[in-house]
Amino acid sequence: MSYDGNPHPAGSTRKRSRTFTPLKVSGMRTIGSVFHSYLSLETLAGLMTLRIFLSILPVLAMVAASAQQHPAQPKASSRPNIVMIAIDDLNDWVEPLGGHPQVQTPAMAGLAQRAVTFTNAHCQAPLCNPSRTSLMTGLRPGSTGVYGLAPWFRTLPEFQDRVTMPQYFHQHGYRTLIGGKIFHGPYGRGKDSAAECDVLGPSASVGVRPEHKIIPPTPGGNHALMDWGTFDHRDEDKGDWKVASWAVDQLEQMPDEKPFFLSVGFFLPHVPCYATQKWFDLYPEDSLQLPKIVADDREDTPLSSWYIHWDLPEPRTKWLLENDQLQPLVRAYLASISFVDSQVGRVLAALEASPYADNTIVVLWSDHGYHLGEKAISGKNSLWARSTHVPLIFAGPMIEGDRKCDQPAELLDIYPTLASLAGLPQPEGVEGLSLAPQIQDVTAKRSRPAICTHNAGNHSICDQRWRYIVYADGSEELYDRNSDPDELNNLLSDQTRPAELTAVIERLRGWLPAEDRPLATGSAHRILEKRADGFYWQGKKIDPQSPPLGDPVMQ
Ligand SMILES: [Ca+2]
Ligand SMILES: [Ca+2]
Repeated sequence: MSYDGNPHPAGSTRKRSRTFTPLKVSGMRTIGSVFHSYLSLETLAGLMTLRIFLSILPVLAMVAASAQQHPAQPKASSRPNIVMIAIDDLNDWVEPLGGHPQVQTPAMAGLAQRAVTFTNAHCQAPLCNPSRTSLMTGLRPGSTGVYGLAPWFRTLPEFQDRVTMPQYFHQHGYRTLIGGKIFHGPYGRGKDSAAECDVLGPSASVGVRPEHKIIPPTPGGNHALMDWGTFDHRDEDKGDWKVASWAVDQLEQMPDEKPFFLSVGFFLPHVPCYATQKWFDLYPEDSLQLPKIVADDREDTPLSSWYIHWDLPEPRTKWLLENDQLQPLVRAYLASISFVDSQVGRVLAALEASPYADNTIVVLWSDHGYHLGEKAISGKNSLWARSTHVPLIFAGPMIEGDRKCDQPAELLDIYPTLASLAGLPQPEGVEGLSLAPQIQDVTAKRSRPAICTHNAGNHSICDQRWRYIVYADGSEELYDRNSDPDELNNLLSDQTRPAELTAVIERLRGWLPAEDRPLATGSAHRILEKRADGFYWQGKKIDPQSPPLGDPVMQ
């Protein structure tokens, strides 16, 4: 295939880290001791297995934290660097997760070869702003009241000084860089940017666009972003190409005095799904496989399952089918994924060729998933796997590669996990759990299920087997993902609880978030509110008998 971003170019010569010489240890790629400057642990690590080394990490972390309080500070540059790659609206259609049998993502597959891939990772909100706010602040949506595309959490007095993940690393001597889409939209840019990071790169953008929309006018206002297809343009003219080029430049020019935390956020496969023809050529029309779509799948989901995506610019499946747009959307989404994968590859290739190749943790995630016709919708804003299931991949000097962990994981865990992997004290008041135990041993139990929230009171709780959903009106769904991985058969559809499931439901309900804050001041866009006289979507009372997008009349 045509591929711009080979992460391991033939004949490339990797330069070694300037900060230390990694040791080869049995079963590991390399060990780069995160505590190297404190205790000269490279030698120690060289004598241990990875398991033993990592088993004493908590002790070492305490020693490290203690050492920080003493005048003899370690050289900050001995800490591992971090490259965080964020992708927008990317569901599990990537090779490491196998969500679509035909998807081609060689860069992500190459990363997974030297990484731990979390195969059961879920976002905390199925929408850009609340998901990213949660990930970056370490707080669940119900703890901030940020559920919609607005507000920017810094406008809320209580969270004005909240220490985000980049700020935490900045406080610990890191140079922090943000390019592309990390926070949603313009948030964290303009006058805010100096507080959020040391170096601000280009914002995310679509880049070059066709003169007119490619697809027919879409319901709900024919939103400008609701478009997909190919037209005559160059990869180099796309917004994600420019963001990747910026990241490559940063890696080539990075000052050496501090460790760095480089955040790179890609926009595709967010709509509009435009890509050049060569990416469409990877997915010939005549052999394209479409997702499983069951016509009556929503007959066993409660009315309130519609409320959480009541009126959206994303077309329903009915419109896609009536306008022959399901296949074009699937093809454009796949093409966009392969293009963005190639840009991930460019960044990883630059890292591999840099002096930091052996002393950098890489984490890759998407902010939430995407429906392509399943359960009667396209887009996000649901509490099923298609919306919540996301890629989450960690690679790094102390991480043994080519392993998968099926423990439930949350994007909220990234903040404390990166702190662990960098040998920093655990940040205070974050609601995630460090995944370092699972990165060490992929069979290690994570003590919690993964929880996703979409507007106050609507939650999904997902463990290794079950997905339990409860909506703000109390209606429920339960899926046995072992026997029903597509979540087609709601076991609670008749409002009776099979006796044998009572214990399962009660156990999962025990994990419902403690807080369900009402909408934060300034909330807007894709917000649902329960009031005394009914539910309101974006301030307008919902009439179940008048669905706005041609959905079946609600009973
Ligand atoms: Ca998104
Ligand atoms: Ca169903």
